[in-house]
Amino acid sequence: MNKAYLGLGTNMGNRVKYLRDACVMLSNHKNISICKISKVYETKAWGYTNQDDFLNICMEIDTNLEPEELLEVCHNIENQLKRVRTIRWGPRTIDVDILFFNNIASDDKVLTLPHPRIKERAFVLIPLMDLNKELIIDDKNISCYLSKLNKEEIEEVKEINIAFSI
Ligand code: X6L
Ligand code: MG
Ligand code: MG
Repeated sequence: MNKAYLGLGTNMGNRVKYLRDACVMLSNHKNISICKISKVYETKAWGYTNQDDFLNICMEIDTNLEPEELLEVCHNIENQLKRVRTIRWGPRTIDVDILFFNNIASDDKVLTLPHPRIKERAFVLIPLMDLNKELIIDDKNISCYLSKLNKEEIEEVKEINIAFSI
C-alpha cells in the first residue's frame, strides 16, 4: 500500500461543492481510501493575484495505484469538474495536486515529487500540518518552512467540514 498527500484548491462558483465533489470522487475510487482530511482554509490567491480567494484543503490517502495512475485520476476529476485552463495560475473550479507519494523524490517533468513549490506556500503547509505535524520535507520538519512564511492571508473556515459530508 502507498501513502500519498494531495492538495486541493478551488476559487470559482460553488467552491464548497467542488471540494466535496472531488472528495466524493476520490473516496468512491476502488483503489483509493481517504485516511484524513484537513480543515478548510480560505486563502488569498498567489501567483496571479487578481482573482477571487481560494478554498484549500489537504488530504492523506492510501492507494495501490502507481504515481502516474494517481495523477491520471486527479486530472480526470479536474476534467469532470469542468476545469478549463486559460490563464496560467488563473481561476479554477478545482485543482488536485499530488504533494507527496511515499518518500519518492523525482524531478520527472510530468510529475515532480515532492510537489516542487510546497515549501513556499502557506496555503499548502498549513492544511498539511493538520494531517501530520512530523512531516519531513528535504530533511527538515514542515514547521521550519512554515515559520518563515506570512500566515495572515490564510483563514480557517470553521463552518465547513468536508470529511463529515462524505
Ligand atoms: C512569484 C511567482 C510568486 C509565482 C509566486 C505561486 C505561482 C503559487 C503559482 C508565484 C506562484 C502558484 C492556488 C493559488 C494558485 C491555490 C491560493 C500556484 C499555482 N493555486 N493561490 N494560486 N491557493 N491561495 O490553490 O500555486 S496558481
Ligand atoms: Mg495542479
Ligand atoms: Mg496547485
